[in-house]
Amino acid sequence: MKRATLLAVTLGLFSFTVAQKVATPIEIGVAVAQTSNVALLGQEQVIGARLAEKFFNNQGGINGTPIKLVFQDTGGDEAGAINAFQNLIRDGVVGIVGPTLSQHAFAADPIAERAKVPVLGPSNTAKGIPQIGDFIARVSAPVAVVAPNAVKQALKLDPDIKRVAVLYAQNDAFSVSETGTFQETAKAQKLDVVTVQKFQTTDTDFTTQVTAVLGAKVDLVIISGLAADGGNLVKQLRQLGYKGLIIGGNGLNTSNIFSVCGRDCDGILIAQAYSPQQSGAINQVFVKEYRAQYKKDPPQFAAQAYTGVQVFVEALRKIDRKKKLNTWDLDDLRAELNKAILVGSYRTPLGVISFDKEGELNQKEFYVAQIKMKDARNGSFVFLK
Ligand code: LEU
Repeated sequence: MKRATLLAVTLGLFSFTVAQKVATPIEIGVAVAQTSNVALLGQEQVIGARLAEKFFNNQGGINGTPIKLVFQDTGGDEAGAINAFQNLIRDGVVGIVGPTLSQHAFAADPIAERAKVPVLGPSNTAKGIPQIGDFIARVSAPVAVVAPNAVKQALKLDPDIKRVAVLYAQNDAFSVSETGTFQETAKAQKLDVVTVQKFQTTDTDFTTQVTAVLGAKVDLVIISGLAADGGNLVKQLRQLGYKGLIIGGNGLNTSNIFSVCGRDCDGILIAQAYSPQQSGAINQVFVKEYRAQYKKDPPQFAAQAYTGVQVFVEALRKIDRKKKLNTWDLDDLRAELNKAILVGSYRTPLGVISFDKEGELNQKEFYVAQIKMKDARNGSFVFLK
């Protein structure tokens, strides 16, 4: 029995009457990290998804039928992500927005692929994600198109940069993928990658790596890791005396690192797949809502999660116009939804997007921001020209 029905029956006649009037909502799964260190990134996705749920339901949901997001916490590891996906699939969601990390996607996406449940990766940017299967697509542009922008921007700020140190978390699939792109870009820009240092996303002490970087006398440091480790690494680099520019990868792209590196976050350059200044109408509504609630500009991970929900909603509306959603067999609907997603084009907070036939994202606009700290806790991402 559907949870809505169960509740109505339990609560008696009054609720029953209410449940009769409101159509059973269409359930979309959201499997992101709500706990663990990865929640520094996942929290923003929960906010983005919820704002989208509210916005699209205010617009009438799927042609009059509301949507309901069903959240499952992936926690910080692969087992948690697999578990979250399995629960959502069993619960009967039409599709899943998630997970937070590519590392988790490589483990959990094959489960959805086998069950033929469409997945939209809201932030999975490692190489190879859409290729996991026919039902796997992403609204997060791959590192290969996002990361090079940060290196180019660094060279714009300081054309004399020659020597580069690269550091990456070797236990995280996305960080490994991203450092590959960073290293290729550095070489293409005729920079010397003089040292490559590895660490783990669980590390808290980076003395060895920082010592090597200082010894290498570099003008630019490029870090591919996640928020807690990345933030600590930046802090230790600064505390031990590194003065040059720092590029942080996508894993550092959250104001949640401010509490980790404090004032030392100042100046970090991070490539962006989203800008609050994007001029589309839906982005302006999203920014306004987000600002009203959180008193700051929305971050990339919130915008991408919002976009994931939006793509599901718009594809579902199209299907529903041809044949009412409540008349579909669930397996057929999931398959049809997957097809509809891939052929559509969407005006989202990320700009106009579409997908190629493998589920890779087509997106046009990218940016670079620099962190500006006001004090030890508060700062902002300043978008550069
Ligand atoms: N882009 C990262 C990945 O693909 C995740 C992001 C939330 C930092 O794993």
